[in-house]
Amino acid sequence: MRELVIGAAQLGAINKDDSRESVVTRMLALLDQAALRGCDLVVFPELALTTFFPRWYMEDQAEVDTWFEREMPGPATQPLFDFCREHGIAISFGYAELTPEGHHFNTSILTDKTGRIVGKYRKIHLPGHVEFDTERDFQHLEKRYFEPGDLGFGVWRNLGAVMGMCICNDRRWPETWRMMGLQGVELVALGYNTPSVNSQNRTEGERERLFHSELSIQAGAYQNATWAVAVAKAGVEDGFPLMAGSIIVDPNGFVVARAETNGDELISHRCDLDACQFGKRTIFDFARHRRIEHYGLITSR
Ligand code: CDT
Repeated sequence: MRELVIGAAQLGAINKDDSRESVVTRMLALLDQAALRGCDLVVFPELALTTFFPRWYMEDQAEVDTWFEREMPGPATQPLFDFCREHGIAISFGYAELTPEGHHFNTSILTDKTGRIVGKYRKIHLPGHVEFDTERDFQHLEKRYFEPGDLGFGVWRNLGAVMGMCICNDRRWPETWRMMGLQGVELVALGYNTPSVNSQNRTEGERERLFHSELSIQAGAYQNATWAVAVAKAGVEDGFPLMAGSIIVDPNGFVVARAETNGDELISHRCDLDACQFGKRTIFDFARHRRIEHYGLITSR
């Protein structure tokens, strides 16, 4: 057995005026709990350091850029990396990345147990819109503030496992999971900020949204015989509710741990990476069973 104790560190609401330092303090409190539970890896949500700023329409690029990190680690985030090294815990979290060349990405990183960044993913499926939309109850301007990721769907050997990352809306696309599945992924870390209601359809509430989220994650895990750790930024941010429901899913698609609150909360599970082998060798042995001669449309349109 190759076992890792995986923590999913859900974060509650982060309001517009909350500083990076105050959020990092909350993250460190969750990491303290994770250390007591013997976690090997702790996964935090998408855009973990700030409020979900794409709900706010901004025209001034200088103001937009205040939500982005120019370096990782930077002064505010260095304590997270110090904690990794001191306690031998790997972490993954999302943030808005502004590169030295001026590119803007919705990014997540993965470290090893010394706090060294071993993997970086830039969100590929950006939901929402570019311009202010008067038809919506609230805005979702990811297409305005971010470029589609340019790193593809990578996987990294870390802590003796093959690990991959995706971010929020990516979880709804089977191609995301299959791209990592084809590289032998055994654990997918993903964070999300999902509004509790649909800004374009008032009949779709939290129940339906949770269902669609879990449906996507459980299917992705099962169909690629991988563990999945899905972590919410939850709670009501400046009056805008985000759904909670962080889960850890096994390679058969079953939920093995689930958050119960919509605040800061750590859930964890002892995950046997070898449990991925049965599915990968049998029903989802891609080399034996896939029929790629019939899949051309997937990449041609
Ligand atoms: N952050 C993120 O990707 N949220 C989306 C909301 C979709 S509605 C525009 C999600 O898929 O959960």
